[in-house]
Amino acid sequence: MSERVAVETPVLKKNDEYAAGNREWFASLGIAVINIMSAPGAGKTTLLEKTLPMLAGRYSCAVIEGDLQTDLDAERIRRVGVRAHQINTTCCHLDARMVQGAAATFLESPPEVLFIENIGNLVCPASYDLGESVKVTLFSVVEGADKPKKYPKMFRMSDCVVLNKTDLLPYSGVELDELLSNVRDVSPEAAVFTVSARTGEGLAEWVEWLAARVEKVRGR
Ligand SMILES: Nc1nc2c(ncn2[C@@H]2O[C@H](COP(=O)(O)OP(=O)(O)OP(=O)(O)O)[C@@H](O)[C@H]2O)c(=O)[nH]1
Ligand SMILES: [Mg+2]
Repeated sequence: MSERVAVETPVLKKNDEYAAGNREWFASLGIAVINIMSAPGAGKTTLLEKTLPMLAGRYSCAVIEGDLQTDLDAERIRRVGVRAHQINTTCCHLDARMVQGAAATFLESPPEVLFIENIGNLVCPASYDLGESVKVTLFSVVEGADKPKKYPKMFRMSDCVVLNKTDLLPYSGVELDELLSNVRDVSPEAAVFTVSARTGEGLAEWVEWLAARVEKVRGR
């Protein structure tokens, strides 16, 4: 264990330096950066496919996609008419240096809002500051009501928790009240939304909250 700390500490310190640089850089360009984190398959790309058209005409957007392999998610984003850059990495998380390189690809015409879809993983992405303005944890209700308590870090550090796939609640055996109470225990300050990215239920409230945060970040 002591060996692990010795290796991780300098890695995280270096990452924090890159993240601080990113934060300054994004602020100087007026870019609001939204880091979306979740376990694999919770619905990050689907949420983006639905959210981006709702922001069209209001903000210019771009998306950085993180996956171990394929550019399938970037292709899905491009199909809704939004620029996307795919990162493939063997890591279980994105780090600030990767984000710096990916964000640079949009700089000919900097977006007002840059979304980052992190690698599907409910643990590691929580440890890596990317220089983002807003952290979002997306959680699929079918993963179970106990998970916020078992994997608290990501929930605790997020500005917003989006509970997705509410259309599956009747088949899941999960009590929404119990899940909400566990989210509240772990993350009392976060904004919490219950949505179905599939049916569209709850998305208007999430998008309004997001737009208000973007305005705040961009100083309006
Ligand atoms: N029933 C239902 N299915 C959903 C919902 N949102 C996403 N899905 C489905 O869940 C599966 C995974 O969705 P993705 O959007 O690919 O999830 P992801 O988090 O981007 O996955 P990774 O990038 O691989 O981590 C797909 O089959 C989606 O159609 C929802 O609200 N309800
Ligand atoms: Mg995805």
